[in-house]
Amino acid sequence: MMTLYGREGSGSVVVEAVLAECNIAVERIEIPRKGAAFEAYLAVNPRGEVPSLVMADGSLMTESAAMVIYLADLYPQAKLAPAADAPGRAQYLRWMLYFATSVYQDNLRYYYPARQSVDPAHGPSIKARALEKINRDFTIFANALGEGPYILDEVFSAVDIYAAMLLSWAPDLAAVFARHPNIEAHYARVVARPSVAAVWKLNALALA
Ligand SMILES: N[C@@H](CCC(=O)N[C@@H](CS)C(=O)NCC(=O)O)C(=O)O
Repeated sequence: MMTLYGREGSGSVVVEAVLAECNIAVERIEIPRKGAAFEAYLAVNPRGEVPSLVMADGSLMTESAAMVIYLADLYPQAKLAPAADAPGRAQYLRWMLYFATSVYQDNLRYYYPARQSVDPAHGPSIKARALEKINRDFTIFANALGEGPYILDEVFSAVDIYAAMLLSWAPDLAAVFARHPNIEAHYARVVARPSVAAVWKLNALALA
């Protein structure tokens, strides 16, 4: 049995959804933002971030993209990733890292502006710039997605779930959908998958 340390609606969502798609049972432990349980969690992940995943053999993983890539490869029957020698593999890794490093980090700057400067007066300006970057991130994504239906064209993969998670965090999801109808259609397609929809509901994320 694996253990997933997470928080409702957070970066643990994509890992939870990938585990659900793979039909893998997991114990899900909710980590609060502060208090004794959070302090105890620092022994698991010294950065205090979620997700963290304890594997069946007791070893620990941090970094959501690493978990997603690992799990999708470990359970190929779920068909969540092109094999290492398959044509879509390079694009799969490219977009996985794009969402996990570029888009995720722009979101963290938007939601935690105080961490970017010792001067609280800088907060609004950091947030405004982060929002510009998030909007640009989604424009880049929309242009690459085209009519899809998925990021890897006809092939659904875990990177589509990663993208949907980041979209669900958009400060104004309706505005992103209005600017990019192809992203709206992609999001709807991904969250309509029964396993993904169940995890979205558990995490109180938007289903459309
Ligand atoms: N690079 C990490 C980022 C994890 C991360 O920043 N998680 C956020 C939740 S979405 C978090 O725990 N934030 C709380 C905090 O930093 O205090 C990953 O992809 O797993």
